[in-house]
Amino acid sequence: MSLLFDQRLKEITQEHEMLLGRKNEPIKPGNGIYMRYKYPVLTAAHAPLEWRYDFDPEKNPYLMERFGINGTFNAGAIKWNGKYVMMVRVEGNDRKSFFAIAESPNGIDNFRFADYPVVIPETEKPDVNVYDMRLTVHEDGWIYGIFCTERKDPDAPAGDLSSAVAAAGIVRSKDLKNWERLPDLKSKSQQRNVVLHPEFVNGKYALYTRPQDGFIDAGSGGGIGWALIDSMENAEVKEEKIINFRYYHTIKELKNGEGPHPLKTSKGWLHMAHGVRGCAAGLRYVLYLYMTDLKHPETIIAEPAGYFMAPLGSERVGDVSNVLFCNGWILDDDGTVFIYYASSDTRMHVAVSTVDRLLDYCINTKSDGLRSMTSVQTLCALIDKNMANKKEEILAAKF
Ligand code: M1P
Repeated sequence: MSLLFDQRLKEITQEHEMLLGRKNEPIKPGNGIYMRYKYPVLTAAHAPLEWRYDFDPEKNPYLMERFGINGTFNAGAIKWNGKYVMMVRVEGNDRKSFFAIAESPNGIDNFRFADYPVVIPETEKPDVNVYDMRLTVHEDGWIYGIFCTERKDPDAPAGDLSSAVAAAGIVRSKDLKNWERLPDLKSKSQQRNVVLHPEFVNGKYALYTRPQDGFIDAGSGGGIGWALIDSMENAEVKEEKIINFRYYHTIKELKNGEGPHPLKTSKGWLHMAHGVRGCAAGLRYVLYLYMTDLKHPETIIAEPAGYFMAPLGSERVGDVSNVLFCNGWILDDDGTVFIYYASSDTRMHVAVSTVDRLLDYCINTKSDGLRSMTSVQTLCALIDKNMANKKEEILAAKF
């Protein structure tokens, strides 16, 4: 072993261990709804060294990276055997995404990748790119993973090497190790952001969908859809209705999509979604919450105006800047909610809240009145209330 190889090995190993073992800290005081944490929980630099380097000094005397990792983002999440587990979208320098599992003992730091990435079997039509898996422990006993499978558009004109077709790929497992590939979801339109509801509804599997005209444009697909399907082994959307619409001049006027599967609470199903609008800087992706009825998960009962989280500070910059995306959260037995969100298609973060806080936020935040005047009315009502309380306090202090 050369001195150079030796020295680099020591440096990269020490640096990697320091990063993986770093304690995370809440950024206080927060907004009362959730607490962001200081450090991203997973970055490209968290990828195991064995994935990136050839440690044979004969074959790699300069100890150079042989497989570059570009980003670790858009992770599904699940609590499994007492551990906080993410099914991470890992993207190589070659722009291909794949899935890998990372787990932590406490959900906020010390996330470590498993030794090997997850091997997702292909169908007879090989996927070109796979990403954004949503995990659902379904009451049928399986853990399902629904992800986007992307292939080149067979109808693209010669020379067009960008047009693609998006569909929902489906896998299932009982142990998060061995994955059975099921046929892709059949649907009249392209689909991305398809999510499996954890319970049967009227004896059927229920899917949140996102019908879209093209690979990028949601177009006439009016928002987040809902479809009941007979089986997961031969999943087909025969009928689909839009349950969470897009609106002019809102955070979701261009596109929206369901995040992870909704959480069941005493007051209704709690949903996380992303909304997209266009601006001079490009597309802006933010996260929002809404609630649906316990017995009718397709019926909206609350939706606060505006975003729940938007890219902040360094989160705004990355491979695809100005993006927050969330497809994984974990509800603990004590009511704590770990929100795993990705910033700018680059890295993973955690924000922590509780079911009570998130319900309070959804129920007590006014919905979008869709006009500047309605926003001003909401604001003035709040100020009036605070002023009245202040007057009462002053009067109480005087007399
Ligand atoms: O680049 C931002 C996001 O774009 C897509 O999301 P949507 O289909 O809602 O536009 C996805 O490719 C997602 O992975 C990505 O983070």
